[in-house]
Amino acid sequence: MTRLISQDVENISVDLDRFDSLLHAKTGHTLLEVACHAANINKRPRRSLISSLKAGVVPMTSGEGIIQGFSETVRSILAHLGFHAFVTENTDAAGVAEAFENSVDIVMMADDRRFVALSPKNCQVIDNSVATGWGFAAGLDLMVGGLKGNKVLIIGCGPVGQNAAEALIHFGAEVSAYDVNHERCIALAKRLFRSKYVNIRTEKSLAHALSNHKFLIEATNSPDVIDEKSLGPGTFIAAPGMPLGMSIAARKKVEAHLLHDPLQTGVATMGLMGLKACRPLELDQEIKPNG
Ligand code: 2YC
Repeated sequence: MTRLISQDVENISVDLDRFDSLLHAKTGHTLLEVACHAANINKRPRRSLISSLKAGVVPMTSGEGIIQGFSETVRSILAHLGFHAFVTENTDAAGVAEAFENSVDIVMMADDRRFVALSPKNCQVIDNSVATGWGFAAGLDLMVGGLKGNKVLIIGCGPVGQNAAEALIHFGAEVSAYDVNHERCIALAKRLFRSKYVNIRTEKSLAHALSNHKFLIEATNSPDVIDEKSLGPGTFIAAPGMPLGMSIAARKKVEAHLLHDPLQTGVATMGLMGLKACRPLELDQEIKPNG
């Protein structure tokens, strides 16, 4: 898991409207709609239901400590979607207690091992690697107009890539997977067959895999995993990996077909998964057709 630095997050809060319009230009959908698609909420929840959800973001000082701007950025992404979100004044246990004393529905916190949204009332854990995998797969699904029956190559079989694979299967894609450590590919394939009776293709050569896949999920922490030569006009990439796995020249070539952000998609999806965990009945009413 790549640990972000403050430079990764410092401009996100002020730029959310522009980010949202760029996302809409690429996918035809807003961040809220992409996150709903990722959380399998098939009708956009009414604003009053979203604003009824209270989220406390708790800065954590353990390990390598606070990332300047991280908690505020998480809060601003949730607020951008309409959630009632605040950063606790206290950190760590005192911050969690402060969140509980403010009767939050969701507590969000990240140490160096996990970034989670916790629902105290029903003991649910929403992990950022799950939300990020589903969020970027959902964005790719919307960007290409539906992945059903299409081949998608996942590069990187870590926690985000594994969750993206599950999401791609949900969206009906034919999944191929590559990892520099081939054993991780095999383990993912075995797990998906055991749990979903779905076979995914494991790729030993990245160059070969890139030559015959045009839809990609880049979920590695390598800065140059996709070379410019393997990109064509029909290439669409959802890249949760930090840093982005391609050169600036390659990025320029594929920008209109590229989804990449350090926090927005994952945090937005955590918020909608949290809404689903805390307001299932109200959401259910949203989902049922009227009448
Ligand atoms: O400011 C704080 O509360 C820090 N304890 C936050 C540490 C986050 C560490 N994790 C990351 O930088 C990223 C997450 C955004 C998802 C995976 N790694």
